[in-house]
Amino acid sequence: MITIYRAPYSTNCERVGLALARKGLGAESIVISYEDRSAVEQVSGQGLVPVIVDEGRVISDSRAILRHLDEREPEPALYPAGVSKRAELDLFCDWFDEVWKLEPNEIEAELELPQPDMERVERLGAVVAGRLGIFERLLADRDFLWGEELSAADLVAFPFLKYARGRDPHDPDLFHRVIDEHQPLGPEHPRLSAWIERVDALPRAFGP
Ligand SMILES: N[C@@H](CCC(=O)N[C@@H](CS)C(=O)NCC(=O)O)C(=O)O
Repeated sequence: MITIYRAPYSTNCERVGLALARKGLGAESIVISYEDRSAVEQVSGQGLVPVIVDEGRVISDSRAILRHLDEREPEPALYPAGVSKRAELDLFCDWFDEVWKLEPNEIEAELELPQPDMERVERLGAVVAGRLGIFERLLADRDFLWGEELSAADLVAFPFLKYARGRDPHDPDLFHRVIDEHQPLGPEHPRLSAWIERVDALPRAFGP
């Protein structure tokens, strides 16, 4: 039995919800609020979600969890078999977490200041918007970001890129507002738009 510690509307938790469903695995959810992380802190020694407990093994960090699930249930694979191909996919995921997220994080931090510099927000926002073209091109001749099949690349990026199509009005998260308002999906992104719909139609092991 897998237990997942998660928070409502968490992008990193959605990565795991998609992966669990892809592997045909269920999970018992322990839903925490960011105001009280004691349950997740107690089990993992840190306060961020997602964390899973699988047969007594505690794993935090969404990408570590994806790798664990792929070893536990190899089919359908989330990572390619070859060492080099896998390294390429890891590079994409590192780029996504370490580079793609930079400007949205900076916009969020700017908006939290008492007097945000809106010109800076606009400049950073233009970088976020411009990156939609990278995903459109990655999808130019295939249905998923890293090939013809769903992979870890799609699960890592989707919960963030989906905001290009808007957000749940009940979602209170400022970061999500940032990636909704600064990812203007348009007629120049037909492949990306279809990919968002394609991935959005997949099952998740738990709700938002
Ligand atoms: N690298 C971690 C990041 C986890 C993370 O930042 N989780 C967010 C939810 S999506 C969180 O717990 N945020 C609470 C906070 O930052 O205080 C992962 O991929 O799981």
